[in-house]
Amino acid sequence: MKIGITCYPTYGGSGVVATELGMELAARGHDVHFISYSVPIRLNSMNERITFHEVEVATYPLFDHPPYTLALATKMLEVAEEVSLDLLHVHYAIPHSVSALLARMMAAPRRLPFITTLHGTDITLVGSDRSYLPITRFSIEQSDGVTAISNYLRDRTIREFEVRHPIEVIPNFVNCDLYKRAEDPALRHRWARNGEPILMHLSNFRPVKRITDCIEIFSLVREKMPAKLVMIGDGPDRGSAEYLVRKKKLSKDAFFLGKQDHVHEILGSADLFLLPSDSESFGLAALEAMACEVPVLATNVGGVPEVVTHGVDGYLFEPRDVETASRFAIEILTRSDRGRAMGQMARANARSRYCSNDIIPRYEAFYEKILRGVDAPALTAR
Ligand code: GMT
Repeated sequence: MKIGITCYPTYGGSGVVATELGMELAARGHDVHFISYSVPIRLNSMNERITFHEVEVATYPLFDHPPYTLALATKMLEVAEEVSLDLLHVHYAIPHSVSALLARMMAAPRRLPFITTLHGTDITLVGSDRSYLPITRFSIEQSDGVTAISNYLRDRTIREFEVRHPIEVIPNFVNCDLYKRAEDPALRHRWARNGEPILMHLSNFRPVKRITDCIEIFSLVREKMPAKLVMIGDGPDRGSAEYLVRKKKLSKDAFFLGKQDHVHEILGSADLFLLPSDSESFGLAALEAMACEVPVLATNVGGVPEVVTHGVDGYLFEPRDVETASRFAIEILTRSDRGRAMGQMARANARSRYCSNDIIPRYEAFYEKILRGVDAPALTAR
């Protein structure tokens, strides 16, 4: 198949999923065309089956806000015509599904179906804002196929948006061959010279991630035992988290790495992964940690309980309850095996439910279903 993929190319779960999906599809023999304003962050394996098409947004003194949505729609059409795309697959509804809808209309009578994958904040925060809700609902309903990355997100979309379009759940996935336990002695030594346990967090440091709670939890752990904290990523709340570290005099114990491309090489050195988000439709970073045999301490929100099983491969706590979270952390890290058995259970669970080898064929089957459906008379009237 020839598949056009659009996503946010910046640091964030939806862009990561879209990019990994594109690379996996290319490895399975499909031609993948990424269409976005810059090269997606994790797009690190260019080959003859992967092409990147840059959307250039022409500006003009009249435009306070250059119309990216329109430039994207135009580029989608151009690529579709140039390489005969079979379909467009957009990640994150706003504004990508609107652009895809325009591209499909402009392409007519040639068929250009599009699939929208919902990731989370496109529904829970941005999409439910009154200024975007009607167009988000419209573009979802106009999609030829819609997928959501968890049962939670599907149910919430149906409930809050009252969409009548069927939504198929295809969960996020991890490449279990790439993401596996690989403790790097040099890295561990750099952060934990005396063999202290390492707590780790990875995100885009947006307010929803509550990264200052990572610092609060870590601080409570440090009152009881030696430990180190490694924070991967960057974003608006990095400054407040670093300030809190200094205020709590933890600067020698906490390391901020900034954005990292090869997180699979780092996660495998952690003893515990922290995800204290206020809301999370799936929690891809938690899954990546689990694949690396790292137990997870996460909030009991959204789709997280579909990924982390309380008491089995990690613990769940209520958002902002840093005391309970710190007690769970200490319980795991003071075990005689420092949580290794729990970590092995985490990998086993990640493998059995969320390996890319099992999930990518579900996307392929979905594409085929949509391509068949597009020929159906009911849809030709569109
Ligand atoms: O979490 C973010 O702020 C980024 C956001 C995104 O779309 O880039 O993440 C969402 O999609 C991820 C990939 O499907 C999910 O793992 C995250 O749970 C989801 N984030 C939220 O729901 C807050």
